[in-house]
Amino acid sequence: MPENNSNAEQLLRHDWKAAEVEALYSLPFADLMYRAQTVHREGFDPNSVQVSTLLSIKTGGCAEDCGYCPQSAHHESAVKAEPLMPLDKVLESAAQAKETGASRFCMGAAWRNLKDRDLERVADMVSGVKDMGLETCVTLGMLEEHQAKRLKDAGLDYYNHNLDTSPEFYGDIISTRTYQDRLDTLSYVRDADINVCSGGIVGLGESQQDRAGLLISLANLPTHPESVPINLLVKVEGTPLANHEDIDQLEFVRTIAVARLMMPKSVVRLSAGRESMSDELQAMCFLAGANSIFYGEKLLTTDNPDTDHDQKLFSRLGINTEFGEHTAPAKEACSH
Ligand code: SAM
Ligand code: DTB
Ligand code: SF4
Repeated sequence: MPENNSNAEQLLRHDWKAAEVEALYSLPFADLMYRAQTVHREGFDPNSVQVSTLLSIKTGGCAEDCGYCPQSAHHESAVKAEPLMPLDKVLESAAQAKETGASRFCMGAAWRNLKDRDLERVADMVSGVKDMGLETCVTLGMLEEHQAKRLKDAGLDYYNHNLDTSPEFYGDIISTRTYQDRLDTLSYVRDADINVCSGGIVGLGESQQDRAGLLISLANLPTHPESVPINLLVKVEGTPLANHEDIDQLEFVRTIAVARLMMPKSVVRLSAGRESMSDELQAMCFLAGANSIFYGEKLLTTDNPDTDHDQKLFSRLGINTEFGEHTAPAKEACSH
């Protein structure tokens, strides 16, 4: 591990080894937080947080068997399958998100993969949202190369596709698509020059080695994802993971801090799971280097904190949401 952490540039590495990431996890908490906050301040305004609003444009009935997900047709959750939302409803929702202060609008579909028959409808949604002056993001499952290019042409800024966990633990959670399938989609997104949003979930019953393994898979990609969502499992009744034991909250904070250290220029999103977190835990996550959240009363199908509550929290913490050119990460100059 490099001794000198004072220069974020030096830390743009793509060759992380398990032992050194596990050593970061094992640092005394204050040392880890100090290092993460130092690197964070070199790359970003520490008082600025980016806000994205999510909308489920196609809910439920998904063919995949992801053990955490209420939208999988393999589980008996309360989520009912619905068809793809009409364009006008999506734009209405985006306008509302903009009004409430979101800078990015993320549209999620409970699909295993995007079908060509839906491509143009989704492309119209992307163009419509982009024309409102919002950044655009979609998460639609696996993509093919030509689909990624079409979405880029429509004005897509970010594609979200998570690795979810380590390659070793992955098979315990999902059996219907492989880790390599996910990596392939990420490479089509990268090749189409769309910003990559990829992260994972903490609290699936994985070990600390698996958490380190997830971060290694992300950081050792040829280019770091521009956006790294770290989700805390939202336990939903009817899913196989509904009754899982809670993870130690400080271990969650450590995961944010280690992600910050390994991917110093990426925006790390304190993603799903905030509804079950105290304000103090969220504050600790921002100190550890998280600088993005989902903003709005719903994630895809589950609850998120009220916008009023988030605004009060930001005000108490002196956090602004003017996350713009001056705070956004610079593109990696070269990948190695
Ligand atoms: N179907 C697409 C896919 O899986 O790529 C897009 C939507 S899917 C709901 C997006 C991500 O949400 C998943 O990869 C997972 O990381 C996260 N997610 C789903 N259910 C979750 C839960 N109960 N708790 C935390 N994160 C969850
Ligand atoms: C991500 O990493 N988390 C978001 C977003 N990307 C699409 C989704 C969280 C979903 C939580 C469960 C639900 O609301 O259905
Ligand atoms: Fe389907 Fe995505 Fe849920 Fe997996 S996470 S079941 S792919 S909606």
